[in-house]
Amino acid sequence: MSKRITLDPITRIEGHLRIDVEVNGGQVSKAWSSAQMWRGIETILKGKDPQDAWSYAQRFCGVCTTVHAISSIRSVEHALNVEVPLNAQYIRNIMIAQHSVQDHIVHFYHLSALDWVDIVAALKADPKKTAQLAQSISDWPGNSEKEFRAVQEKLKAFVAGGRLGIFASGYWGHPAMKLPPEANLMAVAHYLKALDYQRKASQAVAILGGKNPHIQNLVVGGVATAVNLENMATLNMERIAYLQTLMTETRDFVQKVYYPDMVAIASAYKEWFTYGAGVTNYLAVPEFPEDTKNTKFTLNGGTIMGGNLSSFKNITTHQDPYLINNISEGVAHAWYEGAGTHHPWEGETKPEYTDFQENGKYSWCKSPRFEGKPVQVGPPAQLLAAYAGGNARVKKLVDATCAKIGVPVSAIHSTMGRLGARAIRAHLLADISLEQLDKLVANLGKGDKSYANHTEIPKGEYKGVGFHEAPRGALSHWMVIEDKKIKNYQAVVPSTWNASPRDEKGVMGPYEASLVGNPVAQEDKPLEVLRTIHSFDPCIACAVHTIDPAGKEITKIKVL
Ligand code: NFE
Ligand code: MG
Repeated sequence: MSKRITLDPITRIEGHLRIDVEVNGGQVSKAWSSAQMWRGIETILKGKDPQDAWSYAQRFCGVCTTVHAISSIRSVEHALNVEVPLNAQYIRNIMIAQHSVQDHIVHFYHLSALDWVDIVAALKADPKKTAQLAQSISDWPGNSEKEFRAVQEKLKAFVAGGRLGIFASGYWGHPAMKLPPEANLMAVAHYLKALDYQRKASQAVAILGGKNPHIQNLVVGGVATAVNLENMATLNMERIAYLQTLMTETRDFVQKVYYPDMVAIASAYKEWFTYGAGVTNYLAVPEFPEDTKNTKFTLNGGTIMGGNLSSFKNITTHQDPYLINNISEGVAHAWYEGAGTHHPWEGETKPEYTDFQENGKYSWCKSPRFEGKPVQVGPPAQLLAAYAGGNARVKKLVDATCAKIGVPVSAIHSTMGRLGARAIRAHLLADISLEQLDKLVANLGKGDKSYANHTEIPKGEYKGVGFHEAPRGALSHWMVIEDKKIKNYQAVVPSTWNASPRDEKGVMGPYEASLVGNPVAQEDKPLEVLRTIHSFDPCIACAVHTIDPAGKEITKIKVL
């Protein structure tokens, strides 16, 4: 007998997501992903000055504001063929790398760890044994018995007083929870510590961006961050030294706490490398430009189809026609007029709400497709593209991590694989942030003080696309400029790729496909569904850039 479960809203994500699953014999047999909000910023952008678009576009989301600023500004620079001085590229690179590090720390500890960690079970842990466990996997100085005992005492007081606060109504004691008490206590202690370290990464972005969230330092053609090592410019020696301190502390947390914790959790839940693969077509775009023309990058992008690394096609520049020409978005099952599919430069955003129709329209998310196929974007895509593209550093880190856990590289196609890939990416980007800072200092040391190429928008029609490999994956902003104004604006966002509803051929998007075959031990507590959905780190504000006050809320099962 099959049973329908509606999870609405899914919490510990950004935005409003509804997931419906049909469960048969303890397994998901069908799934629907429905984005429940619409804000229409693509529409608001029409008629605006292209120079200002980045500031509006940051309002797509409250989580990844920086990434939309970067994609938007790159779309204008691409349209007008504007070069970006090296100092500006490095400054942007540090901001986006630190933003990703912050985002990944928050995802692992605050948005997904509680799917695997039983807070209440941490009460039974022996703090001394917890310290031994933590010290056996890392030499991080914060892992002391005293620290773990203090956290446990705090937790005991919360539980005794019935004040679990943010930890209330979790699935504590669920049969799918498997960590020993000591691992639970270690994770709870690191959950609290992670709050401090994500703040340091945010601060690094704010120092360069003037403000965070919503950086203020971009201009078409560069940054507005005056750079001069000797004087009182925004970025001087004192600021650079402070950035280095912050980013070193965050790197140590990522590499000595987050990464080993992920390896420990993955090792305890190895069966989760066999669930949740779903769509194994991947797309990643090149990131961290190292020249002024966006043709040379630290990490390549590429596509992989059907989980087969030998199908890999390398993408090494943002101008690659294979990348630019093969993206489309359809609305056959989305709350927009008609059922058409368009390339984003010809894309339309005309809302038309119908209520949830499982065989009709059921989401505010459009269905992005690459060469007509659904693709998964995010850390697995980026790592697999770099791996297949022969990046020795990525290959070494991926191989070493898989060996530690005892799984093959193909295990990345899974729920746990997505969590693991994100931790590996954070490990990598924590280093890349510091390297980009060194490059900035070296370039300034050569006497290069330029930070922007001032640009006027000319008359005439221009088209541009700004690509960026954001924390959740490949992001692109598509702009058509006519007579100095924005004629069309379309954002194809990582969470739109992953949360996509079925397309006109009925082919499911990545969230949906990844749920099929997922176990569900207790239908009234579908923890396993959360594990798989959270592994994508959904951001529905981004996905639809949109809120619909008329959108119906149908809460059948409320879950943490
Ligand atoms: Ni709103 Fe985002 C990222 C973008 S959406 S968080 O990363 O772009 O997937
Ligand atoms: Mg869009």
